[in-house]
Amino acid sequence: MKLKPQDLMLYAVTDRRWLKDMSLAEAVEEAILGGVTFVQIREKTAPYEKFKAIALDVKKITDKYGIPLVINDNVELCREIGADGVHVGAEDMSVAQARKILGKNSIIGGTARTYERALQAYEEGADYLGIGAVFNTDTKDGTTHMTRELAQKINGSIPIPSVAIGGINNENIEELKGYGISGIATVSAIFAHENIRAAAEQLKASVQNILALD
Ligand code: TZP
Ligand code: MG
Repeated sequence: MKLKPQDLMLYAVTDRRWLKDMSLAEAVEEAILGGVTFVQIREKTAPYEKFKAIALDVKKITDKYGIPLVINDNVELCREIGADGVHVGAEDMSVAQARKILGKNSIIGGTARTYERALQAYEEGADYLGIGAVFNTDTKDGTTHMTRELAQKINGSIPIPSVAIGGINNENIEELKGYGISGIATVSAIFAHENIRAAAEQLKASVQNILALD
């Protein structure tokens, strides 16, 4: 599956920590029914076999709705289960290496905290960028703040679409107007919510609004 920029509009990054009696696949289905357009499975501590079992469960759902699915960090798992692609950060395999392994038809996303990383990810063949953290977040340690100016510089000069990430919620999403992004990526604003479907619906309405005005 190749990426269309509109696929990035509401990008859900998974986290199981807040799910009570729901499986991740069930949570992802709720998120998709609420309007999520893209899913990244992010498992920072699960051993390979567990990560694989979870990813296969989620893939049944994303396949059912025709939503792109990428795997955080793990190119081997992506290949083994036939996911649509991977998302790699600075500490992970390079975009170039991931592209070499997965080939031209996979979706490869790269995290960029700086202009140089954004340019490098593009030059190595990334399909899209994750840029941030645009706001403070408790979900991931060690993030750095990305200013509006830097986001605009990246989006104005690097010819692949981007999603903003980091602390985005319904209260602050409006501040992203004018950033030039193709969508927003969120973890807790979807998966920490009591009603995942309703949370996604609200975010979808907000993001449609800011992108329309961009
Ligand atoms: N990368 C940069 S910030 C972040 C990641 C994975 C976490 C974003 O989580 P939240 O809950 O949407 O702030
Ligand atoms: Mg990573």
